Amino acid sequence: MRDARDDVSKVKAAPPERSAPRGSRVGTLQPRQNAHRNTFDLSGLWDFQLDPKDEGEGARWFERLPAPRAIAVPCSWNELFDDARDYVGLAWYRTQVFVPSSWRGERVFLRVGSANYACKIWVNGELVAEHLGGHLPFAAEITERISWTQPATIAISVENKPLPERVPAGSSPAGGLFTGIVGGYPATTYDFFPYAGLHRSVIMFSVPRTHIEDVTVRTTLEGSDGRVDVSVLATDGHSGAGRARFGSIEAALRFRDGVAEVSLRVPDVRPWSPRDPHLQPLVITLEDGQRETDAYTLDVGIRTVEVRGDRLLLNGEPITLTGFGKHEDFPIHGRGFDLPLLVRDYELLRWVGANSYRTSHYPYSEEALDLADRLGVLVIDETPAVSLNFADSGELVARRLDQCQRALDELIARDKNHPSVILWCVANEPMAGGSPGVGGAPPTAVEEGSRFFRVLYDQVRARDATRPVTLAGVMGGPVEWLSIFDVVSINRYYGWYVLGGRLDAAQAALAQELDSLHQKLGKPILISEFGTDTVAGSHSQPPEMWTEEYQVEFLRRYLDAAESRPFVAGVHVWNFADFKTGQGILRAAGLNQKGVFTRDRRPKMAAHFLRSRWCRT
Ligand code: GCB
Repeated sequence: MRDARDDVSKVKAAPPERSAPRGSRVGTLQPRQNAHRNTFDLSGLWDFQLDPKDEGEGARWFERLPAPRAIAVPCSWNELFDDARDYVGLAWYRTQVFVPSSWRGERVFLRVGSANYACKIWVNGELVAEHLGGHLPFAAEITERISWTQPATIAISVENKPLPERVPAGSSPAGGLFTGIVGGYPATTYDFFPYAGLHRSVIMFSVPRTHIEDVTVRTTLEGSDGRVDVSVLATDGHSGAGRARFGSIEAALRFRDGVAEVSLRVPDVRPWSPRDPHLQPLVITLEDGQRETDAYTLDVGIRTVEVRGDRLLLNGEPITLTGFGKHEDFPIHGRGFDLPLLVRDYELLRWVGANSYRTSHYPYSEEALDLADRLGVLVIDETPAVSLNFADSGELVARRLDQCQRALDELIARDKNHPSVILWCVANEPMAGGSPGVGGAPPTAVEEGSRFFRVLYDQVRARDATRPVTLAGVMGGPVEWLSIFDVVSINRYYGWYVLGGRLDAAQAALAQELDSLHQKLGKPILISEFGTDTVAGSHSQPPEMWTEEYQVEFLRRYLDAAESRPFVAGVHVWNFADFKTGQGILRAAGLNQKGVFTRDRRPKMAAHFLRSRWCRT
């Protein structure tokens, strides 16, 4: 047997990975097209080449790929080419594009929506950006790299090695829940396929020399009034004037050192909620004398979220979440952005009566949140920190903490203004040892985890004190970790991984645990995962595991247990749809089949059952 310590010592020798400096706001705001700004979506066919020998940088592949084939951007590379499905290593993307000549005199940026995992960008042969971590956008200014008479050559390298110091860790010396047995190949620490590539659009955009770099909106309700606190950051220490317009309300902005703040009072407010997802545009402008020099528009929904005692409140009223954990996953596209699928998924959420979902196990696209705002869907926004293992070395844990902190900063910067985002989730199923509930965890692991999560909790509250924070806990995981957070989220599989086939006993075990957690912690509890693998079209009476009847009966027990307990703030079924995993003996056909819809979105019996329960009101 290989000694796990070998891996740790290798990690120690490796230099820390580099990424953009923390705190950089470049590209935080979603690019917009308006009178002062332009966007140019570079989606389409790009040149592509795998680089298994890691020779591309030395051989200047950022200028020309020696043997390219065409690839779709955005898309995961895995299901496009047979030799790329399980490929691990470096891959190159390249395209050439004319920057519109009307953009001369403006500042030009290149923004990648999501590249999984480590990414570098070259423009006309110069390295302009590096970024670590999939799922979150990053940008680089390329103004000085552009030749206005020649097309710009854009090259992007993406590397997906399953390194233990990354988040999520591709591998863990201490092992873990999904190592080996569940998702055997490719080996991961998590239960979903390790898709890789340019997953979201690459966008070129222009902004005026002095421009709005960031906008932060906080909303509150005061009696029948609403309040919108707006903070604007402009570039170059701008100290001129600007304006904030929200419906008929207008206020002057006075910038000092690039920052202006204003508080807008909205009489007779129409709060944003799932029943009435009322949005109104907030228009921020910069001015130079009488001239408007930049503008940025943001749809704002006024609402509050808070935890009071053991209740989760939206606009001061208790709310019960109904919905799912999801994945960004579809045949061929993999994790690549798929707008029709997004629209369809929201239609199915509405049909089934769900009011919410969790972005398990990583941040979803910005368009997903835009639609949630418009449709009144509540979102638990999760970081990529799935399956952290505190039995790994202190050094590995420290490096993962750094990645988690970066991802949290980037996530909050990107999503802070969405009314649909009601909770931040800092991690899914961290573990104190190799297998949850089984001994063998180093005695310090729980304590180390507590310190780690306290840091993340404090970081979220410092960036955004307007939303509660949670962590989705594994069965048998330490209660100490759950107790740090405002909402206690628990993933539970009584009746599946334990007490399989014994639904009465499963329901009793769930009820007992819910009551004891409530007694201990006195906080709202969300059952953030529960589900059974179910082969569509497989039936039995009495219900047996893997059949559609069993899935329905299992869900019925959980819903009953939750509904009789007012401190249960919601139920999120695992999963909305079947999704691709690695190959292994617990994942028939390389799929996790706990979806209530199939991977191509056909309803199983469970979807009809949930609809009958959730559409009653
Ligand atoms: C979990 C994980 C999720 C898995 C699920 C399962 O607890 O959070 O990623 O897919 O269980 O189906 O085993």
